Amino acid sequence: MSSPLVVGIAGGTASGKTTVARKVREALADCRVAFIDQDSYYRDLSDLPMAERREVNFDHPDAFDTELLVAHLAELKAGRAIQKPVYDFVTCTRQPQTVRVEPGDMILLEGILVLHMKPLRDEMNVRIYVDTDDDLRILRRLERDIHERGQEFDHVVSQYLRHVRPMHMGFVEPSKHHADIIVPQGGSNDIAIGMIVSALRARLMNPVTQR
Ligand code: UZR
Ligand code: MG
Repeated sequence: MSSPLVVGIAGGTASGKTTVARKVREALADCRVAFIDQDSYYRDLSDLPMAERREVNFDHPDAFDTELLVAHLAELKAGRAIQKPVYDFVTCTRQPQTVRVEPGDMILLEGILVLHMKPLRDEMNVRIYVDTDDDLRILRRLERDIHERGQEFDHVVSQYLRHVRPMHMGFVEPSKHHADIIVPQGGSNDIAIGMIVSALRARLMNPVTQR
């Protein structure tokens, strides 16, 4: 059996990465796709008092348990299932339960820094960067953090200025240079997503010659 096709989807916060990944998975529903979101691999912050957890820089590469993510990618590539961690954004902790992810013909890795991290990037066959204008991303981020993650406006703004924006400029945006494909306008770009799906399907059908 040939090794699975590894596809990475990176991009700034609220760029539409999760939507692009979801649409790709839906279009390839007949294929076995193992999905890994980098957000699930945030480090557990139980050791820190609650007030300090809010101050952590979640946009820096060190916020992630990349060793575990790399190990899980190797397991999936070897054809073995993994137990993916479950991260709770409200308490900033890893939950006791895990989610079993079966190996697949394709492994889809999604997250702000998956293209920045060399051990992940080096394993990818296809590297995608979702490129959405900063004004649209901050609007979406505000909406999501306030309505879905229960944050206050002032906190979202200060976090954006202190951590999100500088880390985007320092790590996320430069990782675009490693991309094979750049998707403008994020999750609403059905033409780009359709072309990506066709290309992935062709590679999945003909793994030996196309990879
Ligand atoms: P996406 N994040 C939190 O807000 N709280 C956490 O406990 C862990 C992560 C945010 C993180 C980053 N930043 O910008 C975002 N902050 O999750 C990445 N501040 O997720 O790619 O879905 O935007
Ligand atoms: Mg997301």
